[in-house]
Amino acid sequence: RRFPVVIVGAGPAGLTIGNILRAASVDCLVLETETREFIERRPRAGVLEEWAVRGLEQRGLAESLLERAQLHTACEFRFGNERYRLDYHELTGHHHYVYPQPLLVTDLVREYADVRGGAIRFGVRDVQLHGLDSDRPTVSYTDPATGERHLVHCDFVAGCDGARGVTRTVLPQGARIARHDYGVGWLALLAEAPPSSDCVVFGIHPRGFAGHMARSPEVTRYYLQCPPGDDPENWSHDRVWAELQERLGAADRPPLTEGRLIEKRVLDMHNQVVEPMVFGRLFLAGDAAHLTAPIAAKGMNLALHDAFLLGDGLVAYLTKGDAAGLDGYSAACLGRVWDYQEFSQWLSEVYHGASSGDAYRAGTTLARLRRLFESPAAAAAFAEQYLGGSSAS
Ligand code: RFL
Repeated sequence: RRFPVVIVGAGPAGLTIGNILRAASVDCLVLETETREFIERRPRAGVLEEWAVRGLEQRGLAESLLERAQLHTACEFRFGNERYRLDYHELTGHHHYVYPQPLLVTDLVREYADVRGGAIRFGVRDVQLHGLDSDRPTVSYTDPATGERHLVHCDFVAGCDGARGVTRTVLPQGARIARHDYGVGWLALLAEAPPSSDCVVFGIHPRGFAGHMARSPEVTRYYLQCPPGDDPENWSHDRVWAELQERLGAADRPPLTEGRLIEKRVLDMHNQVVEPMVFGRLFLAGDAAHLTAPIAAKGMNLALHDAFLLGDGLVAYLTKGDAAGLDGYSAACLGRVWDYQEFSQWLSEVYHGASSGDAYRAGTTLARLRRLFESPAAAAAFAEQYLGGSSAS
């Protein structure tokens, strides 16, 4: 069978591109290794920037999100047992949306497959890409039900299969992969407990960073800095809550509301950027092109930014022969990618400097923090980057 576009991976990037193509009546096939139930439940991100929500809305993809997402207007840094609140809405007029990634993925799959009639195969195995440097690439995969091998002819392949997918493995020699290792681990936790603050809380502590992020009225995401490669089994329920209480404590606040831990994984914090994002007929989007540790909650936003540009570029080319969007795709994405990388690096030092064991780094970290609360210009600059750059306006 033949499809103009094959999309590898049904995450936020792949499904958004599929929806944009289907809205323009361009045929495409999405190939996904996991089941539909699995991707609709996989807990991950939750913070969406305003421009990203607007982009989804313009493409008819934000109806449930706009009904159900929470609006966040401030974040709070805690250190030295004190609280410092940064009201970014007051500074800029803009806010964040909190909408768990599994809900967004569920909305996008439903719209793509059930409403817009897009083709999608779940649970596929052994996806392989061929002839990417020709005008007629092909993608092959094994059907999980029959064990049969299928070959699909196409014009373009959208590589949206995340940081550990197959598209990463077929990059030519000339691909540059820039990597930054933060040298720390984060224990990523989901607790069956209501949020203990109305906003995101960052705990800067000599024992290590801790984070609190609301996901829903019943579930809260927490992070605890830990050694890279640490075993989640080293973190018992009691140890987790004792560390969270300590690192996120503030003299004028009651202890955090505790609850059962329903996810406990260690993330080795590193970022990667693949340049360029286009190789022949393969266009990378989202984590497949740039893995971004959850330091500044940017990964899903970057995935959507790529998806809007690639979806629109493919539609312009395939329906009108206009190649401008595809030609400029990589450069247009990488501008925002590098901007967010730089902010993540800056913020990482704020989070991790105090516990680095290096008195010099601890001193400069605290100077950075103090500046945010003493200088309105520094606070405004932080707010702009935290919300997604000047394009948030
Ligand atoms: P995804 O979501 O990883 O989707 C890729 C899809 O491809 C499938 N796949 C394949 N399919 C076919 N063939 C293959 N060979 C395949 N290999 C893999 C996978 O099963 C999957 O369904 O990538 P996408 O679309 O680029 O989206 C990126 C986002 O998922 C990611 O950036 C965010 O989750 C990152 N992230 C956060 N981003 C934010 O913007 N805000 C946050 O608050 C935030 N928190 C987080 C995060 C990521 C986390 N983890 C665990 C990685 C918190 C965590 C804990």
